[in-house]
Amino acid sequence: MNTILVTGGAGFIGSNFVHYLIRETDLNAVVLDKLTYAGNLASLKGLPSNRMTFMQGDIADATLLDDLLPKVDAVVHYAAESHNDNSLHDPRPFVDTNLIGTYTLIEAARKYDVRFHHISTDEVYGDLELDDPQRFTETTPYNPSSPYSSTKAGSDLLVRAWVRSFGLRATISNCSNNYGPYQHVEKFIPRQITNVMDSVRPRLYGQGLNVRDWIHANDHSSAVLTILERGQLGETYLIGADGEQNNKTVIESILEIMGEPAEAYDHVVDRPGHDLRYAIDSTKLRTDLGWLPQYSDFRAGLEATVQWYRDNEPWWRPQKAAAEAKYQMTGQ
Ligand code: NAD
Ligand code: TDX
Repeated sequence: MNTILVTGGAGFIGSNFVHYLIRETDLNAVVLDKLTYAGNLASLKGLPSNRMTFMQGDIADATLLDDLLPKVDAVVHYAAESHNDNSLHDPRPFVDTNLIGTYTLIEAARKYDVRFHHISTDEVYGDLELDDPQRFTETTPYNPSSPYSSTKAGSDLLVRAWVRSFGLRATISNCSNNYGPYQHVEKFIPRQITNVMDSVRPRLYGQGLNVRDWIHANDHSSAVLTILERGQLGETYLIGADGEQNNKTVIESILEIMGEPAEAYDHVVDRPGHDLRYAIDSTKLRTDLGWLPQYSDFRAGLEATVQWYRDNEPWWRPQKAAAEAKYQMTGQ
């Protein structure tokens, strides 16, 4: 392998992966990104131009893929519409990118016989009760709740079918909630950090007892690289770092880290169909491929993330007003 096509490489997790690839390997990256509201070229700033090439374009553009795919050794597919709240107001772009876009990409990967890694989410499995001793595994039945997660589930199933029917050389990973640098301010953790910086009280949906299983974006990147290099074709791997926290605790931690009273937040209207709990059992990835997360201290990772948003206001400031305007329409 020499050159990896990273779709969605100007987004949160994709850009973290590109930085990781350039820092930790000799591989080169070609980034294909449409630069939707969620894409930001500034997230790729400082990367060496002889190792990283950027191309603006749509993954659903088959002509563009005919040009790109023969030039790369593998595709790592991050591009997606990724925000649940947006999917409740306007599901169409989720169908276009997550389903039609993924379909177009795997057809191109099949045509040019290119190794393909599909990035997905634990949300395809639906949610768990708070006291359920089980966590999601690779054999948990699919049961997605939102337009976002149902289109991600559909994209996973397309990849599985292309493996079985056409011999596509593909792997799939389903990861839990990521945090870290370069995350759009519409998402929970950056939204609350930047609210506090703007002297606006953080906003907790409902009672805030919903649990998310947090993993640092760098750990997601190391897992994806491990699967790309050593994963078995046709297999699915769950990625998680044993980071379960409820939303209330996360908001209180952010406030404490930022020197504010832990109760200085507001409860707002809940998300319709809000998944209660996600939790990942990543035994297969750890046992079969020997992967281990490095960021096991969530509080330390959160402190570093707060510091990153403090240090990088020019990166996030241009997104903030538009993100908050969307939330104002729903009272969130
Ligand atoms: P993001 O919204 O920050 O980034 C998505 C990127 O894809 C943006 O740069 C956007 O411009 C680009 N994009 C959107 N539509 C496109 C199209 N049609 N063609 C080309 N580029 C397009 O998302 P993220 O949080 O970085 O998520 C990346 C991937 O990881 C997604 O597939 C998501 O489902 C998955 N995932 C995310 C999380 C999480 O916690 N954020 C967890 C597990 C899995
Ligand atoms: O202001 C808020 N207040 C709040 O309480 C926001 C934006 C969110 N929340 C809650 C909703 C969720 O329980 O915080 C939790 C996390 O919310 P999001 O950041 O929107 O993430 P989530 O819906 O859990 O989905 C994320 O993880 C899985 C990513 O956005 C997905 O792309 C990924 O697949």
